[in-house]
Amino acid sequence: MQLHDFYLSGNCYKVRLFLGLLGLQAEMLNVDLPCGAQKHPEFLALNPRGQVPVLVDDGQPLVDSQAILVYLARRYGEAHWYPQDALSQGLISGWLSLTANEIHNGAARARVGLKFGRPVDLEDAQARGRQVLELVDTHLAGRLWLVGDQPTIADVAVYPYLALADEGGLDLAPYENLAAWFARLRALPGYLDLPRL
Ligand SMILES: N[C@@H](CCC(=O)N[C@@H](CS)C(=O)NCC(=O)O)C(=O)O
Repeated sequence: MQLHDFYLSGNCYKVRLFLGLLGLQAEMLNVDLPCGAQKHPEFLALNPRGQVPVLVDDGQPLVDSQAILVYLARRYGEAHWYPQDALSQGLISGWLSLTANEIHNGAARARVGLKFGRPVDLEDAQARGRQVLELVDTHLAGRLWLVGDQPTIADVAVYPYLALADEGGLDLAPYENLAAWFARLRALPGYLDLPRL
């Protein structure tokens, strides 16, 4: 298994984290994003979207961090990571979508603006980021995990950019339920440290 990876990317970290939690090894292949390697023809042949992460397993490329989590959970994970019942899968899909939209356009975008110097509307991204921090913190009141009573890929998908939100200028201190959930995730066997700048 190979992971086309960029260390500081939260989406790549998401996949590395899940590989760690599943006790799986993959060869890490660095894609030099600052040099634009993701837009080179050889990489576009692998992922026409021109983005990392890309996981290659048995020669088959898989793109998009959320999709990769689903694949790894189904192929290699214990059942609790992606339970097969309709309700769990519907609830988990809701969190995967939140990650790809609200979290990507909020906390993740604010981090890209502040830490990578990319042109973003920082105020807008931070406002969206705060909304999601509030929403997830409220959801976690009285719960251990986002869906059900064991960790799922929803937790793995949502965690990285919320835990890195301070790098986008967002204050995590007010969110006690989030802090407790971060601690639970960090205590899981195979947990890998965040890729802090
Ligand atoms: N929905 C995709 C988003 C992937 C994404 O935005 N990747 C970024 C790094 S975090 C990237 O490759 N950016 C380079 C570019 O778009 O040129 C996922 O979850 O994997």
